[in-house]
Amino acid sequence: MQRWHILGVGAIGGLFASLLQEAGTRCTLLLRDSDPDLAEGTTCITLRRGERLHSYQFEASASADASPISHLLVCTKAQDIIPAIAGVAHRLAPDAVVLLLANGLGYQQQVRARWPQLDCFSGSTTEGVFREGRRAICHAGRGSTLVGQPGRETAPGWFDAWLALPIQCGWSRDIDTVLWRKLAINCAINPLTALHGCPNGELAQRAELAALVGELCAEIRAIGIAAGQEQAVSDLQTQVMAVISATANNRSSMLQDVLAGRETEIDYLTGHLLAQGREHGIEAPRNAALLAAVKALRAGTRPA
Ligand code: KPL
Repeated sequence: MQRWHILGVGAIGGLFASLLQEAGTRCTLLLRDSDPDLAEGTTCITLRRGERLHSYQFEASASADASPISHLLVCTKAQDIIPAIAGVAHRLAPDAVVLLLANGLGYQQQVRARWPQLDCFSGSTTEGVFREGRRAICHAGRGSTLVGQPGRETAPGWFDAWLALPIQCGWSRDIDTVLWRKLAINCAINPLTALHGCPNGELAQRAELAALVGELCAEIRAIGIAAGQEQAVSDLQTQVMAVISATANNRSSMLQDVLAGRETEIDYLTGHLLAQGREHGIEAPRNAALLAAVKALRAGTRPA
């Protein structure tokens, strides 16, 4: 029977572990060696949807353990993906399935280069979920999840378990476009909200921020087109404004990272975008200024 190991048990990892388990797929949570739940060997996640609370019991395993992993779901922050997989690499079956479900671009190639034997897939989700406590998450907004593998038309057999999830989840024949579109949207929203310490909706309400979003979108679109991603960036500004309006009360993941004193994903978002721009001889001064400003935010310092 298929068993998924979950690496990165934050809001997204916790949500997918709970949904998979609810749909009959067994999941094991991979925890840091110092995690107190390891003493018990099990851990519980509480998932809130509106007024309803659901509890899920999971097997817990330390990364350093020896039992083999056949299916690995990676939901860590983009910058943690390589070290996190390295920590369990000794447990991965030679042809293990690895599904990377994180913001940003760039780490996919790094994983494939370092572990070419793995069967690597990528995913992108817009499920609205946030943490309410150490193992408590709230599924606040319904979104959709797309999974794919560059160049692969049809879904592999293991994906049947994902199609059974009680959310909108599908196979994408063009996951690169899906990931690029998500990158473009994140680049237009996340750094600005992190710098201004504002919920997503303020980017539309404050005229000076709305104008900046427009300028960022124009630069991102130019890079996308040069990089052969016309489809991903068509109507970019309209798409970005729609996401801002649909997530008006949300704090972006980058703002949450800054407020919690965590490293941000900026290198895999704006950093990756600018690297693509350089490759194609396209300058993006507004995005470059945001990259520098986000990097200059001292960890734990509340943005202005
Ligand atoms: O994906 C997001 C994020 O915060 O990372 C958006 C779509 C901007 C929603 O907040």
